[in-house]
Amino acid sequence: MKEYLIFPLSALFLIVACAGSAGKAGQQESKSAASQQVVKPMAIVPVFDSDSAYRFIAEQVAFGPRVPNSEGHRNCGDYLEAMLRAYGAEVIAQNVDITAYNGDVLKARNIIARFQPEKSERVLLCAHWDTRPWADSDPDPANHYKPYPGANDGGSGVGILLEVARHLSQVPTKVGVDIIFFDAEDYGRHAAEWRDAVEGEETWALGSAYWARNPHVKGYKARYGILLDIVGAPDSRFFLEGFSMHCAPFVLNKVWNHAYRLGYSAYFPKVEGGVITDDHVNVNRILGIPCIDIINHDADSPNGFGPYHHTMKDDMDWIDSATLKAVGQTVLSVIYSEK
Ligand code: AHN
Ligand code: ZN
Repeated sequence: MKEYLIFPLSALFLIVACAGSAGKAGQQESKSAASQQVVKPMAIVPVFDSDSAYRFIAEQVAFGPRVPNSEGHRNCGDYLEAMLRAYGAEVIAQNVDITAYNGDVLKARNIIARFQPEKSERVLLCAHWDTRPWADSDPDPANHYKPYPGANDGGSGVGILLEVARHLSQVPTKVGVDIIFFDAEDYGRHAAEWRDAVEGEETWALGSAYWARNPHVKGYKARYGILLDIVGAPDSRFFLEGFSMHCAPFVLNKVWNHAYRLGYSAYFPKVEGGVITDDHVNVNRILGIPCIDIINHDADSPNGFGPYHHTMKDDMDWIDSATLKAVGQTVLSVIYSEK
């Protein structure tokens, strides 16, 4: 089952290119940077409050599953917009009907928060906020068409970025920051139908594909992007994901170096992981913004993302404050160091 989701790195170079010149420029910069540890003077970085991030995840989960077209989805979308506005961002909701692979028309909403929108030098932080309609990896087949809480897959990246937004409301960064919550990431083809998959079809990451083709600002640019996905489980391992290595190695290098410096090397091994289809692929390929994916990989679990992944068990019991802290503090360190 695993090979449907995570490919070996060698497969990547045959199938993708990073669009645009930004990806290529990023690659060149990285070659020299990758070979040395770059030591810069420390910036003043706010302290990430993992209890706050934890609460932001619990609040999302309390809406119920955030499956597109459901009430929980609508209510949670309103909550996310309100939170980002309360933290001083200029918020744009992209509402769009997207047809999924099975014909379902999804009332999708990408939520874009612009901090210091007047600044032209920008960094993009993103996560998907929708949850998958089906627990198709659940050990019990009776659950294969049921929605699930989506604490880790859906809630965790958003929770961390809401806590980042709280800091942005208090202490400005030198660069502008955009936080985007993508919709309709997780409506990809049901596992029972994977054998029917059509070569080249893209059933995942539909919201980010729409945004990348229709960015909120014409000619939108950012220095780089960081995607957070499945970032809340205890003892998570964020390996160097394949598309990120190919399209945004200087970003991986920067982020992993911050993590090491902060003492989080156990979470961020400098070890290659597999190639994962996720929202960052659209950001890289369609917009040409070098974007990495910070995503848990667990080789021992049935589908490679942890035993809870796409099961009814993806609830708050799988959210660990220590992991949220490692990821959130690393992200704060990266963005507050940007000049
Ligand atoms: C797929 O499962 C195709 N990609 C992994 C990205 C993902 C799924 N993120 C959340 N759910
Ligand atoms: Zn998922």
